[in-house]
Amino acid sequence: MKTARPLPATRTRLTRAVAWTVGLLLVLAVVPAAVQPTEARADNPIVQHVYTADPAPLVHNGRVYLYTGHDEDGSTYFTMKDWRVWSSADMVNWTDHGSPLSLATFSWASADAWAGQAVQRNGRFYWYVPVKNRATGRMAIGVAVSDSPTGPFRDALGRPLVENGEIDPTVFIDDDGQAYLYWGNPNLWYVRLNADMTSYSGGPTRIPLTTAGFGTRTGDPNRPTLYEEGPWVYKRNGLYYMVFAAKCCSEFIAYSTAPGPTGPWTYRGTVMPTQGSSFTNHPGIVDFKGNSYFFYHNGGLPGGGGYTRSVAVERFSYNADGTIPVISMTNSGAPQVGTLNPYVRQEAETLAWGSGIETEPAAEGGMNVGWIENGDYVKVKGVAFGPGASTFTARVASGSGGGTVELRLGSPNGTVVGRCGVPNTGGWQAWTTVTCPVGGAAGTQDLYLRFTGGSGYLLNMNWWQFTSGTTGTAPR
Ligand code: FUB
Repeated sequence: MKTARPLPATRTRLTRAVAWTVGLLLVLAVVPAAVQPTEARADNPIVQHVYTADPAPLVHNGRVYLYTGHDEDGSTYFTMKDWRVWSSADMVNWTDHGSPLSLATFSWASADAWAGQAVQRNGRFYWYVPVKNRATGRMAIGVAVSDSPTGPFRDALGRPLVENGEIDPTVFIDDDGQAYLYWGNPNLWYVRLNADMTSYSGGPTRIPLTTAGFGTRTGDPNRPTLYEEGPWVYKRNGLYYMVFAAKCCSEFIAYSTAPGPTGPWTYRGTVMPTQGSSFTNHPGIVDFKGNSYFFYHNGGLPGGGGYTRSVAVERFSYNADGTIPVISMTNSGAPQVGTLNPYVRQEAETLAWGSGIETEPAAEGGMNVGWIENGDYVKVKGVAFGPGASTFTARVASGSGGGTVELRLGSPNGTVVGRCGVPNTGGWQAWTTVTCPVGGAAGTQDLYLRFTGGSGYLLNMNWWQFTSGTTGTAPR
C-alpha cells in the first residue's frame, strides 16, 4: 500500500519543466551571456533529488568521487545532518552512493555537518569535516576513515582532530609526502598532518591574512581581506593554489598562489563571480581524464536558495601562465567524457537528470531508485548502443500494482524503443528481474527511463542492462 510508504524527509519533487524554468530564470538573471540552454544539455545542478552543498571532488581509479554536504528541505539555516557521496566516470552521469557519513558517526558531535574534504592515502580514505562539539559548543574538525571511497566511514579518533571554533577543512598532500590541513573562518589556519593522517606535529599556525595575499575587502573593518571561508588547496606545475570563498555576503570565489604550501600567498583574483541565488559558494577543483573541472554550489533547484543549495560543475582550462580564467555558472555543465555502456549492468541511481524520483538504500545492496509515480523519469546521457539493442532487463520491486518502464530516446516524450511491465513483487524491497524486447535503439543516445502506471508509487529499480543485437522489435 502506498499509504504505508511515507515520503522520505528529503523528497524534493521536481518536474523537468519546473526545474528548468526556475533554474533558467535564476541563472539568466546573473549570467546572461554564459547560458545557452538546450534541453539535452541541462545537466547542472548535478543532483536533483536532494539539495547538496560544499562540493569536494576526489579522483580515484578512473572515477570522480564527489563528497558533498546535504541541506535539509525547507531549511532556514545551515541545517545539515549528513554528508553524501556521488561518483561519475563521465562527468554527466552520476551514481548516488547515499550517505556513508553523518553527525551520528561522531558521538561527540551535536550539529552542523558542514563543508569537508576527503583524500586517499595508502589505500584508505580520510574525510575531514567541521561539526559542532557537543561538550564545548564550538566548531571542531573531525576525521572519518574508510577502506573505500564510498564508505562506510567511521570516526577515526572518537574526538576532534583539532578544535578552535573555526570551519571548512581542506587537506593537501605534497609531493614529499607531507600533508597539510587548512581551515578557517574568520582566520585561516594550517597544521602539518602526520603520515597517519589522524594526528599532527606542531600546533595550528595562523596564515597572515594580508591584502597582498588575499585581496582587499571594503566596508568591514574586522575583515580587511577578501578571505572568508572554504579554502581548497592544491599544487599544479610547482605552484600552490588556494581557492576560497571571498567576501560576505554574497560570496564569490577567488584565489591566491604561493611558491610553497605555507606561503607567502599572492592574491590572483576572481575564479567565479557572485552568481546563482545562494549567498555562499564553495570551490573544489580536480583534473580528470585530461581536463580541469571547477565544482561549486548555487540555489538553482526549485525551492533553492542560501540554505537549500545544489552542487554544479564546469569544465575549464588554465591560462598558459597558470592563472585560472573567470568561470561562470551554466545550466549545461561539463561535456560528457566518453559514453555510457548499456551492455554492462548500470545502477538505476546512475543518472544525468532525475524528475520526481528519490533514492534509498536497497536491501540487496547499494542504492535503488524509488518513490516513482506516473510520469517520473530518469535521463541517462550518451548511451552507446552501437548497431542495436535487442533486450532490456531491469531489477525491480513493487509493493503496489506495479507499472511500466518506457524506454525512450532523446527526450521524456521521445521515440519508444521498449516497454517493460513491472508486476507487484510482494514488497518494495522484494526484488525480481524483468526482461522485454527492444527495437530501434542504435547509435549514441540520451536514454530516458520513463515510468507510467496508475496513481501512487509504482515501482522501485535497482539496476538495468541491455543485450546487444538487432533482432528486437520496436513496440508500438
Ligand atoms: O555549508 C555550511 C557552510 O556554508 C560551509 O561550511 C561554508 O563553506 C558555507 O558553504
